[in-house]
Amino acid sequence: MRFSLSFFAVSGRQQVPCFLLSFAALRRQLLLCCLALTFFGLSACADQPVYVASPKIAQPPLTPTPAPPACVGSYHAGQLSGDFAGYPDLEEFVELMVQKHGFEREYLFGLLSQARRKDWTLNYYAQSDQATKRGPTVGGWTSYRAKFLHERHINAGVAFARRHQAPLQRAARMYGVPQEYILGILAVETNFGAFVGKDRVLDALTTLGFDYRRRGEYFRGELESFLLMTRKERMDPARPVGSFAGAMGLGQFMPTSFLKWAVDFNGDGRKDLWDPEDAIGSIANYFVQHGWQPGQAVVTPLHSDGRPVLLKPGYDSRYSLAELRQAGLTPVRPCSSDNALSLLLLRHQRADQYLIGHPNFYTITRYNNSTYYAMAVHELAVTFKKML
Ligand SMILES: [Ca+2]
Repeated sequence: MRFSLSFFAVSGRQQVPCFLLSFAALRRQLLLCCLALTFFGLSACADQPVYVASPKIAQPPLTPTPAPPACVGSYHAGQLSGDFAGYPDLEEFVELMVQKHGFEREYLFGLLSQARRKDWTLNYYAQSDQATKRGPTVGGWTSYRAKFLHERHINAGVAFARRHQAPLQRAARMYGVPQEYILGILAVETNFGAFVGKDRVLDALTTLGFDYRRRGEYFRGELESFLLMTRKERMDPARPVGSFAGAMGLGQFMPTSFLKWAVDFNGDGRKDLWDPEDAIGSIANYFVQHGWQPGQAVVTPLHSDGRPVLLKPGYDSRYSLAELRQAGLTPVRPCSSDNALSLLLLRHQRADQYLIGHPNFYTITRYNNSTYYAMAVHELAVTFKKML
């Protein structure tokens, strides 16, 4: 900030008995006094009141708000047509994008008229919601684990780690996230890029945003972020493909996560989630921003004394070590009790297994709100660590 000190207004009250002076003499005396004070420096006024004009703050020149970057793709329509024609919520969404982010109304009408409703996705979510209501079933962890702790994922992980050793080690150094956990995420999400999805993100997010009532608000937010992302990265929004839920690239970032946590890790000036190096850095950054603590435990197995466990488990449950002990659950090795601990339940085919989830376990669930998901990432990480 610059200040303009253009002048000082100094007024020194001279200690002269005024009644002895004529007005002209008084004026002359005052003038001489001020000149003397100015000449000898302001320090002479140390015991006198000094009035300094408020500094003028230099105002930056008025510049118009920069126009938003142009959108890619020659889409243009006067109204919505296609699968989402006549959706008032979608028209409202277009208006929001126009008012809030400066998009052209006709561009969005043209683009969204191309979006296709994915009925398969809606049916999948309806079934998934029913399964979630039923809770974890016996053997649920056994079958979930078998899908990911698989030779195919493990071999692909070792090969990927050899190909991308330098960025994995750089990410571990910069972010404090061990490379085996970055590999664990890449394994579960896309098997190292083998399955990055084939649904157009535009179709997925428009379908879920406007036809999936339970989480429509969330997906409308993701569609908003997706349109901002493609405009910023100079991409045609009708082109990117990803999962049926709109997740993109090797690490399956949702658009809002892209805007907040993706990084350009290979330094080419672009954040590209389909690039292995950018995906590695972005996952590590995501972990750090969600509380990963280097060198701290992820889980500690619990030994049960055989009594039925009455505590409610879950990655977001919070218990003290004393509460777990009272419930008949004891850590199999010493562990920190500084933080609130999660009680995790894995339902094997033959028995239930309880573990403590430490804050680093909770960090993994920020990637996907699921105990089984985070546990698969952790077990893969343990396996990769032994093999690398
Ligand atoms: Ca890049």
